[in-house]
Amino acid sequence: MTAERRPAKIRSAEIRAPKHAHSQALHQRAEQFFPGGVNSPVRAFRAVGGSPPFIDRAQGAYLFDADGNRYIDYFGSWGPMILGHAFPPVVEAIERAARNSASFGASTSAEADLAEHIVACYPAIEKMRFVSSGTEATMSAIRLARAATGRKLIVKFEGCYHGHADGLLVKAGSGVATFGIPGSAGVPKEIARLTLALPYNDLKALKAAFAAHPKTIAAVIVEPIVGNAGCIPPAPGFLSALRKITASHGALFIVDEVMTGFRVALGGACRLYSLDPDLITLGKIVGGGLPVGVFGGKRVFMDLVSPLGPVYQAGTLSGNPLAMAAGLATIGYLQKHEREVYPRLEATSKAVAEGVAAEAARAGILLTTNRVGSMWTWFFTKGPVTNYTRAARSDTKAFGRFHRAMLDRGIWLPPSQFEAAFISTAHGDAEVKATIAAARAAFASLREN
Ligand code: KE4
Repeated sequence: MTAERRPAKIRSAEIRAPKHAHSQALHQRAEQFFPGGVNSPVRAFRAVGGSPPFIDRAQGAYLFDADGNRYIDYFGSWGPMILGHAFPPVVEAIERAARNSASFGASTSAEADLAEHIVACYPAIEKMRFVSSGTEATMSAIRLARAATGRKLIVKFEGCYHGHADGLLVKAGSGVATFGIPGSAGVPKEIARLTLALPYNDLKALKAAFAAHPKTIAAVIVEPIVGNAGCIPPAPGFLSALRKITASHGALFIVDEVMTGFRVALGGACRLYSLDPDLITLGKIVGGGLPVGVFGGKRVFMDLVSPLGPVYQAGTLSGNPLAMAAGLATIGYLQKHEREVYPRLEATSKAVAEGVAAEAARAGILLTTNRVGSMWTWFFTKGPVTNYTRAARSDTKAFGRFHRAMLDRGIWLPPSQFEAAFISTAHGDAEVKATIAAARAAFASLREN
């Protein structure tokens, strides 16, 4: 990383409750137009309290809000910004593409250029289709699985979030292997009943589901490392058992790598755990911060997708040239610098995750840290946190106070106990030191109040 990309000096973690007047005014204006003043619920800070700062710009590891406050960014647009904000090769690629128009609605060479890089990282992806969000990717993968098997039921795991398609906004039913119940208003129970929501890391429950519903489960979809209940790693052997069990029952195995793809390794969790799924979904990093989702996998299934096959799927901005350019610059850089990037992300994440946990222990505050590479969560509860039920025991009020205390000290953590923190290649020793110092002061302030 070139030094000039980092700010001249890192301000210490002294408390300086930042002013937020302009952000508050912007939030009030936004509330006239958008539910909760936001275009995605978690941005409203409802889980941690207070009014959300509005961002003016970002650079490297830093966010700058509308009042001029600066923060070290630990959510990176919910994952995509693995190379840091405004990374020059990505910015230049988008600028170059934009000069030729933002969109054509026709095919370009850039789509296959990016696809070549994706299949080099994901050998299980023989063919793919670009879409514009992770939600579209998982929704399309499930439609494809139902068409490929002629079956209706889908299995997901509690705490895993796969976007907001109706059939995936489903909570666990009354007992294991019973039908799901709507996880949102507006999801008809007839649709929810087509999804079974099982405990993550629970193979007994999965086997019971297949026994209770023989030859009717089309697919099992899983976050290979849960990020949406906070970070929860797979139990040893859980993912390989999912592969075996789905294959033995003629169901498809869908690995949702929207968050973990290119994050935990260049080939994501599939590389980390040597997975060979039938379908894979990608998002976030693959678009370099622009809207890109991918569903892909075995050719025998992907060739069922229109216009080749009977499974309809479409999108006005799918394969958008600016998004392709941003994705290409990002994935191309990660591939070229893989040997430097991932060890660096591992070392920096380990230092900050363990450094803050050590400050909590010194302050007598109970934390359980779950981490895989550069995604992690500090749970305010006793460990181990191995599924959503255990994660849900966390003291979310304590997390909210910690979040605010860190925000006041220039550290922006994801605004929910049930989200994962991320870093970028722009985070270094200075940011780790400032974060640990801020945590020391934040825990002290939690103890006093
Ligand atoms: P999008 O539709 O938000 O692009 O992707 C949905 C999705 C699918 N699969 C996984 C594993 C995901 O993590 C996501 C989206 N993640 C959330 C953050 N936890 C997006 C942030 C938000 O909803 O604002």
